Amino acid sequence: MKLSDAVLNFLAAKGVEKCFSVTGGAAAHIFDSLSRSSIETIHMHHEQSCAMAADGYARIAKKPALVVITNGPGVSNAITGVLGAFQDSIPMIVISGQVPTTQMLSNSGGAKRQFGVQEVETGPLVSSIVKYFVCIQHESELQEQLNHAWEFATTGRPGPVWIEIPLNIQAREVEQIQMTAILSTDTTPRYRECIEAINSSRKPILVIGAGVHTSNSENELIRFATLLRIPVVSTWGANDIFPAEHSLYLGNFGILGNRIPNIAVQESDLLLILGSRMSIPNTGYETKLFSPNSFKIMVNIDSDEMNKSSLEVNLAIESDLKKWLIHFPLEEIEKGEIFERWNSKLNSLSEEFGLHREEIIYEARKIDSYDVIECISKLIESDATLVTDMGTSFTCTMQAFRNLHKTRLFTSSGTSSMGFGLPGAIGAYFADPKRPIYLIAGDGGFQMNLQELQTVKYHRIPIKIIILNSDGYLAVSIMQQNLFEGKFVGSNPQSGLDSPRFTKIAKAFGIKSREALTKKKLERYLRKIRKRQSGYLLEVQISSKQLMRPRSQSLRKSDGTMYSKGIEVMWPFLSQKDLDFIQSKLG
Ligand SMILES: Cc1ncc(C[n+]2csc(CCOP(=O)(O)OP(=O)(O)O)c2C)c(N)n1
Ligand SMILES: [Mg+2]
Repeated sequence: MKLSDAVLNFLAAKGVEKCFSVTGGAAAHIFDSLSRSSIETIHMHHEQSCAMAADGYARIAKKPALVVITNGPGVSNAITGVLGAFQDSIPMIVISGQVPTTQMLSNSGGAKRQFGVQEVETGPLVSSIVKYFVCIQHESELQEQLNHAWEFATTGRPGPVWIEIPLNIQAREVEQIQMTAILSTDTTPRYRECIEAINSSRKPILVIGAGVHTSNSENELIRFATLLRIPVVSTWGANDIFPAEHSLYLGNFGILGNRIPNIAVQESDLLLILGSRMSIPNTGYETKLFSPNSFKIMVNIDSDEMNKSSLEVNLAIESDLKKWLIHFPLEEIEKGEIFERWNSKLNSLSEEFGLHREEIIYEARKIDSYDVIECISKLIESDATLVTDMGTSFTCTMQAFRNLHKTRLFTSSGTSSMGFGLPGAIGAYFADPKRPIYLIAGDGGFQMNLQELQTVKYHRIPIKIIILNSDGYLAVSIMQQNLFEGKFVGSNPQSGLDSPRFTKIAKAFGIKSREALTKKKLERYLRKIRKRQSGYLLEVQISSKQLMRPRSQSLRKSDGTMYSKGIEVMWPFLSQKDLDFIQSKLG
């Protein structure tokens, strides 16, 4: 059979069901094969969106999607989306076409920039953002390389792999590809040392990260925490594991987290870090000030993450999280009651120092973003998927969204690329069309991939899009206000940047839309659009004075250098009376 048919048969047999794609001549045979394949292709309007959609797809479907693109600009366009998947450990199979082998730069005899039509050398561009890159130069390599690539994408710490197939090779005759067995590796769980550390702790905190999703161990994790009675804090990638109401769940921690989760982490004597790489937004910029008195146990599939200069891990356990959780001897933990008391103290402080205490800004015809997120928390279905873009839509949602029982909440948090939201949500929709799908995006980020409104229209995707329009880059103007005395550059209309009305844009794409100018109206419209079977865009104006609060912010010394405090110090700063009260409770 034709080689491109064999490739798609192999992937279909592995369970791949969806492909996100922009067509092009260098991948002509692969597209021809896709037209016969059981893999459904969704044709999008930008290669970046294809990779981002495949990312969103994999987060919900828990398996990789395929991205098929052409060479040259198809490759360079896809890079940001693939980078996001690499940094967030999302499996993905990218196949790009290439000019015939005889016309490739490497066979030009000396040219350095380009030889074949529309050609760029893909390997050097993408090798550092994928787990595996291969250019299939001969049909005899196919079987081994495809099996290899699949294994790289889906085992260990997952991530994207990239297979380049030159046009002449795509059409070669090959036999059906045989699958080779994937061997699982053994790990040392070090339960004894963990149990000793847990049993001698008085203030343990369970830190959970996106690895809980990647390892498919959400249920095991909840059971583990519930039986151990250890309070839980989460990173952005794991804010949707526990329902907000769960008695052990304190919330999101980090520089834009919540006050009590941050204080809990800083006060703790034992951090049990499961499936998190402990990024700087979690430890704070001044990493030496992070949780100074705790013994740190980290369970991670990627040993490199446990040797970083930002965190001294006292007990590093390289393991698949699911396996580790399933076999953990829970009956050997002795401290249930002590942990319960620690948890109830933290819980009562959370009641007192939760987000509701923070000041809300009221301005005519504008809605505070925290009010928007509160409305969304109240009104969306419990089995909804909520995807965000960057800026306020990301940080405010992560801080304020109250997770329900089965809600999924995500964005491309490692790379944080503006424009992820819409294609990411489209991918999530194709992974499970039965889940209600919502997107929250800012005016800036949404403009970076709004061409995909046409994909929404074409496929009649019933996505509900909420645009927080700040008429500019609020995240940037807040930083400029804070560190540069309000000398704005390219962040608002006064400094060279503004935004259109999105209701008008939606109309151009044939998508129904409405603007909500008050919280009441927003609630009413949200209730109404829930039931709609087609896409809908709701535009909300948020104040350009909107602040992210609380947050631990960088400060500038008189000589211009920046510095930060520990993550427990959050602006607006608490009074001495409040701080004394917290200390007296936790002491
Ligand atoms: C591709 C990309 N370019 C630049 C940035 C830096 N950046 C982060 S947030 C932000 C502003 C986002 O504006 P908007 O989407 O309107 O959200 P807002 O902050 O206004 O709520 C910028 C420019 C980024 N994250 N991604
Ligand atoms: Mg904005």
